[in-house]
Amino acid sequence: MTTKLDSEERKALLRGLEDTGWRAAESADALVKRLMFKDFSAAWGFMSQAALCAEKMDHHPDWRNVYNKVEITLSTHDCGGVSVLDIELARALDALADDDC
Ligand code: HBI
Repeated sequence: MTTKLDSEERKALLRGLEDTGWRAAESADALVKRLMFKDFSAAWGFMSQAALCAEKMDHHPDWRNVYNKVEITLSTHDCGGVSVLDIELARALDALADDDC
């Protein structure tokens, strides 16, 4: 069972991700990020790569896509909050995204 990060751990680990747009969600124990791409194809291309990465990690995002926008929420269902798996997936998604925001 993956353990939930406590607030201090989450704050420390989030610090390295805030530069690329990740934030603590306001209404849940989760990480959120909004990405803007040049068009739908670019957004979908990112999501295709991200999906394969998530599958390889066996850790999956909660996300929505509207045209060139992708909004991602990361949390770990097993522990009901943010775990190191969410931090690792956020870093992996950043490595894939050459989004414009
Ligand atoms: N993805 N975000 C997230 N959280 C989980 O707990 C999770 C997952 N993907 C697969 C997964 N857990 C498996 O370990 C099974 O629990 C489905």
